[in-house]
Amino acid sequence: MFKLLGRTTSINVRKVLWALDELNMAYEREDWGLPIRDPKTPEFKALNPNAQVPVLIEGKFVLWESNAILIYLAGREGRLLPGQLQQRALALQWLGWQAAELNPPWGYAVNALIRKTPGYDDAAKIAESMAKWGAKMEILEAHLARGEALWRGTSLPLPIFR
Ligand SMILES: N[C@@H](CCC(=O)N[C@@H](CS)C(=O)NCC(=O)O)C(=O)O
Repeated sequence: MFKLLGRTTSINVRKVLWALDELNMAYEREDWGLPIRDPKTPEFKALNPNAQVPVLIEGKFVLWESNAILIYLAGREGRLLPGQLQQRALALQWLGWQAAELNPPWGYAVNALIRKTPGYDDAAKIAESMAKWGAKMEILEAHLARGEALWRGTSLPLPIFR
């Protein structure tokens, strides 16, 4: 039985919950992450020194970083992640892009406008954050609007996701 540490309001936890449900895997979830339960405790940091959610626990095996968890779960079940090398690379391309390119820009605007975090009140930085995030979303929108599959260019039939 898996244990997933993380609050359901976290986008990175939601990615993992989505995969667990897609894969019909049984799991328990424990609420961690602010404002519910502060992960900056010695107990939590012994599991993930970054004090961030999600963390997946399977017996003595502890895994953090949402994309690593997704890849692990997919690999363990032999589903969701394409086996063909180019298809797999394209899937990993979007996974990496989400974490490294799409995710970081919205931080300032979300803290300012949604979380109302003190200190996030610079209008120019809010505008910059929104513009940068919008530009990244346009890349995704354009890709989806073309109706192309993730594995565009591989000249392969669509993989069947069971
Ligand atoms: N790169 C990490 C990022 C994890 C992350 O940023 N988690 C946030 C929630 S989305 C977090 O733990 N924030 C601190 C908190 O919730 O207390 C991953 O993909 O797992």
